[in-house]
Amino acid sequence: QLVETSKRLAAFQAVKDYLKPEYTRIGIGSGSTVVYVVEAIAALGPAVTSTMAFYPTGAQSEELIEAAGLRLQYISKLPADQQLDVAFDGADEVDDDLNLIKGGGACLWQEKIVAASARQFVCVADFRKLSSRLGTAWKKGIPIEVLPMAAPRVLGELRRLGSLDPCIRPGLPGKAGACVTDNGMWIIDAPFPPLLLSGDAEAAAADPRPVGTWTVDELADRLIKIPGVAEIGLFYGKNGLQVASGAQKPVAAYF
Ligand code: DER
Repeated sequence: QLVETSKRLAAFQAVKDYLKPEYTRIGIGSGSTVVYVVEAIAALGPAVTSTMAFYPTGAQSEELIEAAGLRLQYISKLPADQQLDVAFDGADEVDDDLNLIKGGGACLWQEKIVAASARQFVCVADFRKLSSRLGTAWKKGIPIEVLPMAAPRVLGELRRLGSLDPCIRPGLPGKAGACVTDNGMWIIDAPFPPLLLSGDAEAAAADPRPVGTWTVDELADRLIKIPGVAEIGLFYGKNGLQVASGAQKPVAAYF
């Protein structure tokens, strides 16, 4: 119960602090915490929300928006020269630099597209996700969305990068075979030793570094280049700058 209370309090505070009545385009993430974000937005009433459009990050997010009676719009309809005013989403783990592990709900690819399309990206997570280095609280590994036919080759490359027993995420009970994402892809969960921050100069300077030890940026740059990888569940910004046209790294996190 404490976890749900933490999620709800964080969600209501994040909406209070970051959803301005004049906003018209809002990104909505996936998972169980974002349910409370939608509840907090719907609680503002149609006087506020009727002028807003809400952009989903997958099937569950779409259902949340519709069930709350909020207006649904799609990122595929957002002109390339425009951005969302704000996007709210959960995370599996948040480090001291607000880098995130995301993908516990297998929605990371569309989540990253929506986060990067937003002027501001706000992370909402319960206290269990708060961690000093990624990989210390979330032990299941970095979720990586892959083309199924490339999965065996990607597993091999991850082991060469020092991942400890990467595996293809199985489907839920009642679904024989692998978990299939909203995009028809598979997820590989790749555990690594705790990821260093770019500021961890001393640990990063260790020579040789313990196997599999990387900074967030170093590992992200390697993972995304593996042939067959569609997207990775690391949300980070190069030196805190906004990546591409938007910010994958949140401007704030609420626990
Ligand atoms: O898949 C994701 O990245 C989701 O945001 C997810 O990790 C957060 O899930 P939770 O809010 O149910 O913990």
